[in-house]
Amino acid sequence: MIANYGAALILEYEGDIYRAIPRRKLKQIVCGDFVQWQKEATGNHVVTKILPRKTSLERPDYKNQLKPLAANFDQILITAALQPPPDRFLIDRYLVFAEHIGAKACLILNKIDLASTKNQREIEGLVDAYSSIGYSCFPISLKTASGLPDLLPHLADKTSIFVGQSGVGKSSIIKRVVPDKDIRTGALSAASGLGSHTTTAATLYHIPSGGHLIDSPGVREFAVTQLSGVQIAEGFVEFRHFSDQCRFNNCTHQKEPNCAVKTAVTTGDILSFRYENYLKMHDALDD
Ligand SMILES: Nc1nc2c(ncn2[C@@H]2O[C@H](COP(=O)(O)OP(=O)(O)OP(=O)(O)O)[C@@H](O)[C@H]2O)c(=O)[nH]1
Ligand SMILES: [Mg+2]
Ligand SMILES: [Zn+2]
Repeated sequence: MIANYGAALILEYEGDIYRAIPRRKLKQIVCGDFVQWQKEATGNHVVTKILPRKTSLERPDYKNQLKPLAANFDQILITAALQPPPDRFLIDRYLVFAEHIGAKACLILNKIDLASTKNQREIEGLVDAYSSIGYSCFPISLKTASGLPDLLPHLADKTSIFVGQSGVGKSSIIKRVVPDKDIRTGALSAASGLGSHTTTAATLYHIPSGGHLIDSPGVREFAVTQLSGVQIAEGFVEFRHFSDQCRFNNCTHQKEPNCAVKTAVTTGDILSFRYENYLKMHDALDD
């Protein structure tokens, strides 16, 4: 399934595009889903089954209920930009989520053409910080094409989903990598807003040389509501080197004595902003 188009589902099968409707009792079908479908006597294509999802991304809807948005991606491309300014707490929540579901994650920092001395340093700081933890970082500019040769091989032969704040350039990156023909074949530019407009639904696109990209609508907030305190701690990968040296094996790295994670923060082996974001995610749990 590559997109919802109003009530209809847009399916792709052996390179051809079909419009289909879901059988009534099915759960919501999302971009990236693999489905079984059939042609009925009426000529309608009907989806009869959703195959099990390898990964999925959910978002709260207007009623604050979690709704699936996209499925079956291997990699999360956390996208930030010089404008709007990067939000490290949002980045860390996406990283924890990626670790939790076992998806790869990397960081794209777009619009480096807008760099002034001050936010230039912010971008360098982000690249240093997240590379030191082990995540690939790609400072790029679509305007000058700077950094794109490093990014493109990273998108090959897998399914990647773009996430991040509205206006950071997610759709613009896809537009650069995916030929017009594919964007039109989907006949979806209206639904996905893959123009200069804000994206309103997730849509899957193909990279000609191999690989798939899922565009997703930008978010201001991303709540990792489903995770426990332990799962949040596990999502901060650099804590793992230290947490088995904590005095208590169920240490939450907060007020406990002899906490190796807290010690690592004081020695600079764990970056303090990461630890603060960990505490902030933990606090959000208790509310
Ligand atoms: N200066 C500059 N502007 C850029 C660059 N890349 C994208 N933009 C602009 O940023 C704006 C937002 O880009 P989009 O691609 O729509 O952003 P998005 O992340 O898809 O936003 P949502 O769909 O709302 O989540 C557009 O006006 C782009 O032209 C860049 O490298 N440099
Ligand atoms: Mg968009
Ligand atoms: Zn501890």
